Amino acid sequence: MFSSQLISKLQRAESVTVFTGAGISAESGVPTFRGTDGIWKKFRPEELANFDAFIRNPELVWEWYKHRKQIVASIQPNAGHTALAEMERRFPQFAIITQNIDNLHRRAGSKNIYELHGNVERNYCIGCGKNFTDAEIMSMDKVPRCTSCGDLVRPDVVWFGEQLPVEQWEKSVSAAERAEVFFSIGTSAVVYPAASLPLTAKKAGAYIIEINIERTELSPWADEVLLGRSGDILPNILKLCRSNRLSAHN
Ligand code: BJW
Ligand code: ZN
Repeated sequence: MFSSQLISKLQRAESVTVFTGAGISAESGVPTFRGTDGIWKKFRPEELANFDAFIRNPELVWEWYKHRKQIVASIQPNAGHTALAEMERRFPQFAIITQNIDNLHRRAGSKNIYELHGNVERNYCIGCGKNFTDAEIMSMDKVPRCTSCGDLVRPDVVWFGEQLPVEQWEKSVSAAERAEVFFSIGTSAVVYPAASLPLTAKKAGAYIIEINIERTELSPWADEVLLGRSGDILPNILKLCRSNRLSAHN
């Protein structure tokens, strides 16, 4: 099923970095953004995923995020997330860089995770920065307000035009640069600067493996494109790692 090159690269790799997008969570029931069933078909990103839209219509933006918080709270990690969590224990250096805000990698047991676009389970006040839990948010009005300063509370996610969290970004660049094998999984690879990471890894010499149900902007640059569902392919990659690598690290 896998090429001999992929097998030997994984056999020898000391450092593996994984970059994920919405597609890895699709099989858990999280809608993707783009493509036929993507949520941007129904909602326009510029109306929901930027700060000006939030200030213009916080009620609409909050309705959307509360809906998505409920989806995330009601679903489970899938076979793709679980396979990655076990792979982490088999390589001396292993990092997951995710664009997802759904927390499913952590819930699957992965430890070394960099979240580039925030986490929908966190919220903060735009005035004083105070954090609020989802339980607090759900018990407040439709548009939650800070209990300290009265300003708007927002989900801790990165909208268009906003900077990515600096530390998470810097660690992600390092993880891309040190990777011998770099997986790009379930992302259309069109949102920057995140989408530059596979290219950073490639420039630094990594072997790039893409897993997606269809070809993407990254495909021409990848060393291998594995077409299929990540929940089907990743357990097979894990099996390969189990048979290839004699002992688990840690
Ligand atoms: C499966 C599968 C299965 C399905 N198995 N696969 C013009 C040119 C270049 C850049 C720009 C530009 N104009 C503006 C920009 C910058 C902008 C950008 O990149 N825009 C482009 C879209 C044009 N970027 C930004 O604004 C970023 N910040 C920034 O640049 O700061 C610097 C700056 C500051 C100030 C001024 C100017 C610059 C911030 C980007 C933030 C992105 N935020 C979102 C929302 C997060 C919160 C939320 O979720 O609500 O992040 S947008 C959305 O897209 C979300 C995702 O993380 C991100 C990426 O999407 P992803 O994960 O790739 O999902 P999809 O749906 O696109 O793809 C899913 C894939 O899965 C598909 O390929 C399927 O085939 C596949 N799939 N099922 C495997 N079972
Ligand atoms: Zn406040």
